Amino acid sequence: MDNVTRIGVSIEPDLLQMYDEMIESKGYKTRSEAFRDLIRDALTHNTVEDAEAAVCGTITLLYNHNKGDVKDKLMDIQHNHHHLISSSVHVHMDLERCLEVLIVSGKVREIMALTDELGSVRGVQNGVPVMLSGEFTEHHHDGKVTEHEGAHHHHHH
Ligand code: NI
Repeated sequence: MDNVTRIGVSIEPDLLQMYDEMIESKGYKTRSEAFRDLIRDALTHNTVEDAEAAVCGTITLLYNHNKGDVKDKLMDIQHNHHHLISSSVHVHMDLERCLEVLIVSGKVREIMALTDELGSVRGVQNGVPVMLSGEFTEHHHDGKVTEHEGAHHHHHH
């Protein structure tokens, strides 16, 4: 691995033992890789607590397509928020139940509001969001490419 900084961590033996057992059960080869993932998870968690932060992720829905007008309602809601949804996958799980996964990106508060709206439709059993932060390179139409500045997403057209 190139360009890394080594740090020393002081830790109580009991806590280290629990850490080692946890990372072994998860299949990590080294303490360092597990530690890096813990930091990434913490940073993602921190981003998701910021309602204005830009995130990508999924909204997973499980619903009964025979219940009322659930299909029409879900379709209407998705069209009303088409700017947040880039793709979706629909799988017929059995005679009644459908699994639908929406690929989304937007602000945390937008993804949460969309999840709540979809999840509250009668017939929807589960509506579960997964939100991830990331450093995305933004393409500008004037030809310049710049990094995202922190969590805030700006479109320039
Ligand atoms: Ni279906």
